[in-house]
Amino acid sequence: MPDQIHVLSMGEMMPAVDAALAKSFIVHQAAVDEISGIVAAFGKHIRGIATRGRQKTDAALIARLPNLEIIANFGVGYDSIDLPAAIERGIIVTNTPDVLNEEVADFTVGLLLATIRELPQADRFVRDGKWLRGAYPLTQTLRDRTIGFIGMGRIGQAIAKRIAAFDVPIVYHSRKPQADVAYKYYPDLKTMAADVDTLIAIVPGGASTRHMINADILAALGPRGILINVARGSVVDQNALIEALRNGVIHGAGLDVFTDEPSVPAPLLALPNVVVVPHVGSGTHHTREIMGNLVVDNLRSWFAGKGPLTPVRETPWPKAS
Ligand code: NAP
Ligand code: 8YV
Repeated sequence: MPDQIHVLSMGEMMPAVDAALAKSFIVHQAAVDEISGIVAAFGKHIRGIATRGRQKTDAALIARLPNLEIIANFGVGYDSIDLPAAIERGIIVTNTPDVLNEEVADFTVGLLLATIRELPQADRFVRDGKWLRGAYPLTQTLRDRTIGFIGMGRIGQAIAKRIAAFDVPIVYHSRKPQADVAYKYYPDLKTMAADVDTLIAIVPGGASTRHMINADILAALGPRGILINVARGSVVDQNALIEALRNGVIHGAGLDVFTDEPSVPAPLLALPNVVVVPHVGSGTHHTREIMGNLVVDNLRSWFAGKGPLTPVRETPWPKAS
C-alpha cells in the first residue's frame, strides 16, 4: 500500500471505522463545520472520502478535491452523494449492500407490528399508571391485511420473506418486475395503494422517488391504512402524511426516516397514531461493525490497486477500455 494517502472522514463516522482507517491512511476526521477548513488545508492531498451520508458529498465539495479517486459510503443508500458530479470525474463510489439486509428486515417487521399493535403507546400507558384505571383499548390487526411493498430489491425481499410467515398476501410496486419474485407486481403505485391497506417503503432516495408517497397515494390507501417508511424521508411528502394522519385519511404510520433528519416536526410528534424511531434500521453493534469494515476494505482495496469491492451500479467500474 503506498504511503501517505489522505482520506477525509465525515458524517459522524463510527470511531472504530476512523481507527481502522488510520492504520492505512492519514485520516482527516471532519464534523460538519470543520469540512471547509480541512478541505482548504488538505484538499489537494485528499484522494478518498469515507462518509456516513449525514453531510452531502455535493458537486461543490467534489470540485474542491482535485485528486479525489473514491467515495466510500457507510450505508447502502447513497443519495447524499452527487453521482453525476462523481461520474463526470471518473470517481468511484462504493456502498455497503447486502451486509445489512437481514438486520433491516428484522427491524422492519418489528416496526410494522409495533405500529399496528401500538406497542410504544401501550408501553407509555403502563408507565403513566393508566392501566390501574382500565384496560388498554383494542388495536388494529395484521390479520386480513394485504402488504404492498414499494421496492422489492435486496432488503424488500428479505422483509417479504419474513412477512410471508405471517400468512398475509404480499404485492409490490417498482419500475419493473423483479426477476425471480412471484408476488403480484403493480406497475402503478396508486393502483396498488388502492388494493392494499399496508404499505412498506424500501426504495432508494433521490430525485426518482421524491414524494412518490403523496396525498393522492395516502387517500388511495384509505382509512385502515398503515404506512411503514424505512426507505428515506424524501420518499414521502411529510406534510401530506401529517395531514393524512391527523384527519383519518390513513390509520397510522411507523417511521424510521424523515425529511430533515434529525429534526422531526412537532405536528408529527403530537400525533398519537405514529411510531417514530431515529433512523436505526441497521443500528446494531453487529451490523454496523460489518458495514464499517466494508467501508475500510473498499478504500484499502482501491488504494492497493485491486479495484473497489462493492461499487454502486452507476459507478464507472470496471473502467471501459
Ligand atoms: P435495491 O436492492 O437497489 O432495491 C431497490 C428497490 O427499489 C428495487 O426493487 C427497485 O426496483 C426499486 N426502485 C428503485 N427506484 C425506484 C423508483 N423510482 N420507483 C419505484 N421503485 C424503485 O436496494 P436495497 O438494498 O433493498 O435498499 C433500498 C433502500 O433502503 C436504500 O437505498 C436505502 O435508502 C434504504 N435503507 C434504509 C435503511 C434504514 O436504516 N432505514 C437501511 C438500509 C437501507 P426498480 O429498479 O425495478 O424500480
Ligand atoms: C445507515 C441506511 O444507518 O444503509 C442505509 O442506507 O440508511 C442505514 O443503514 C446510514 O446510511 C448511515 O448512518
